[in-house]
Amino acid sequence: MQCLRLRFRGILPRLVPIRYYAKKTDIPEDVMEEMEEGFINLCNSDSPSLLRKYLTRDLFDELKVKTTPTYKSNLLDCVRSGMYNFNSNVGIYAADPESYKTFAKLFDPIIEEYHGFKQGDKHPASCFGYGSDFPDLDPERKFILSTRIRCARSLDGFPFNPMLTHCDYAQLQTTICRAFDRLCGEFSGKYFAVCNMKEKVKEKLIADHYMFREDDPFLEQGMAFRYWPLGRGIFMNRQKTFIVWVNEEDHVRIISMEKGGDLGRVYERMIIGVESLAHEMKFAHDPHLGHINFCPTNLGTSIRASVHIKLPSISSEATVVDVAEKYSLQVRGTRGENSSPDNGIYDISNKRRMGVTEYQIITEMYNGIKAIIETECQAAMDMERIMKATAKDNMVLKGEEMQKIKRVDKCSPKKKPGDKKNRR
Ligand code: ADP
Ligand code: DAR
Repeated sequence: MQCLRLRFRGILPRLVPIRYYAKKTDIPEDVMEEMEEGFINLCNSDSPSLLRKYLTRDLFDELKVKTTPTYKSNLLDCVRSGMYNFNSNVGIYAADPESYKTFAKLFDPIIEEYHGFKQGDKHPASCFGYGSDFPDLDPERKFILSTRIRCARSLDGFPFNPMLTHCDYAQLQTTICRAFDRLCGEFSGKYFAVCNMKEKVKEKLIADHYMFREDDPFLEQGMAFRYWPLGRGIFMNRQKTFIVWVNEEDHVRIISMEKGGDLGRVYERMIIGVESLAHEMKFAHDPHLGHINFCPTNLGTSIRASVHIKLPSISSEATVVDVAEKYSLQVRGTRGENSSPDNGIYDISNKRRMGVTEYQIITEMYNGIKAIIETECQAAMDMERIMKATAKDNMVLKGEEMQKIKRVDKCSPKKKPGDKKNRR
């Protein structure tokens, strides 16, 4: 029985030789061997990833011989990151838009667990609403240092990182930059290709949170750094409040950001920016999944709306996470994903991106951040009350001590004025 269970979890290698499967498909034998070894290592690991949770031996055997119709992506092209990074949370990327259908039996349960979006659900049509519906979250600038909203877009007719060719990266950059040339007013700005960027300039832009980092091991094993830095770059308007990343994790990451907590203004800028670029490029979109992108966490609206916020009175990061999760919010560190909070600055954002409209996500995030600020204020009042009570207790204690000292004095012999023997 134990042997059967081990085989079921994929811990024992398949009894059928690899070459039998290799013949059933146009996947090379060495790829099949790498996949088999990676699968067994993953099963034997303690990875918390959704990939390990849902990729059973039977599902693995069913999917490992499949390839997508247009780009011939195979299962390894999608799961390589999770097979080599056991500390992944999700562990899978789509090698191309068709991967979500060809490997749906694996993607669907992962999408459901991450987004709460069931296989039969349909992502709603875009509905941005109006930025003016969201007043400043922190008009006195007591807590929120800055607000940022980003969304991912992929150009129709192109695969994702593992299948993009040298020419694809160059062509994507040319097409996207042509759209930048048509931006006007507040949105006009300049494109900076990574290959022309001085190291110091790049480091400063990363330190100031404008530019993407180049050290994500999950993306590296997800084949997102091939031909780097060809076709990679960043567009910024003059005020650095409208930014577009080109060919980092996604073909396009559209970002609106500014100091302070004026979510409505950041959102209004995001809406105009996205709609302006959508006029110039056809984005990949699926009636069921919404906007299609490289990572399954960025489907649907692909919106992440975040604040950099200081919460000095909320005692610990664990409490911040508890409160955030109550409002379906996610806590990241000051430098974004997989980083920790520097000087108590948290990155708090919506977690859900699918099955709801853009407007609903921003509303959920707005209400969640307001609640977190209220929790912070309550914690500050509690702390003040405790400090006042302690100070009062100390005063009472001091008073009682003074009384005691006075009582002791009363019992000691009286000193008469001019009495020499007591003078110093
Ligand atoms: P993404 O948001 O694109 O998924 P990350 O979480 O890695 O990726 O964040 C990318 C960069 O954006 C990081 O430098 C992060 O510090 C910065 N960032 C995220 N939210 C804010 C914010 N509200 N204000 C300023 N910078 C932010
Ligand atoms: N770290 C990877 C990806 C999670 C989602 N983040 C993205 N797409 N940047 C993981 O599997 O945990």
